[in-house]
Amino acid sequence: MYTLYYSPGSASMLVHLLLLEIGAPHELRRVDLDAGAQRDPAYLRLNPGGVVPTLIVDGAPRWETAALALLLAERHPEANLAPPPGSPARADYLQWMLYLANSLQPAFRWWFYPEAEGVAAEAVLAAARRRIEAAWDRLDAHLGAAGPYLLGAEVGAPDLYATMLMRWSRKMPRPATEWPHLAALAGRVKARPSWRRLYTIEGLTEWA
Ligand SMILES: N[C@@H](CCC(=O)N[C@@H](CS)C(=O)NCC(=O)O)C(=O)O
Repeated sequence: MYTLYYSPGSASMLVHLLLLEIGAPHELRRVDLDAGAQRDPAYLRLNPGGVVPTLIVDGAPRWETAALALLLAERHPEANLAPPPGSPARADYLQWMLYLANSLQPAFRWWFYPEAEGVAAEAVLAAARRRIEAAWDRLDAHLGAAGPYLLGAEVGAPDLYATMLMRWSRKMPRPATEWPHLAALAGRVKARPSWRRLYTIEGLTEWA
């Protein structure tokens, strides 16, 4: 049994999606980010960064979205969300997971929390937008050449991750769906039962 500390539509969405895809028993605990519940001392003991997600795994609190995704895919190989270690596609899988985690997701933190960087918010927003759109260029080109999924013919954890990040761009000047191959990928992931169930459970409506 896993316990996921989450906030609707936030980075916890990837972990929630993976739990649903896997069919792993789990409990959800909502963290009210607007009320600052992520900074409660009790929550900080689970997640010292004061962010979601936190996943309780075998009784221990674990954090960092990408690490949790890698961990879940590894613990549940039968779900086929990641190529097995040693397989030719494994390197592609690790590359895309780490690219999304290192290059794209942090730029969204700049976009959503520009004042946190301590420099002019406009400069942070402009840099975030450049970084995010450059990532869409790269991902779209890859999907055009080797899609329809990031690892080729089969859906995997990187596609769920990329689609969560695409959703975050929905109110940006150029949302990810302006890139045709990314729009097609989003359509495929959004048609999955896990996506639809997550929307119902988390009470999401936008970008359904
Ligand atoms: N690197 C962390 C970042 C997580 C993160 O930025 N979570 C946001 C929601 S998407 C959050 O909890 N924000 C609340 C805050 O910063 O106060 C991860 O991937 O788990």
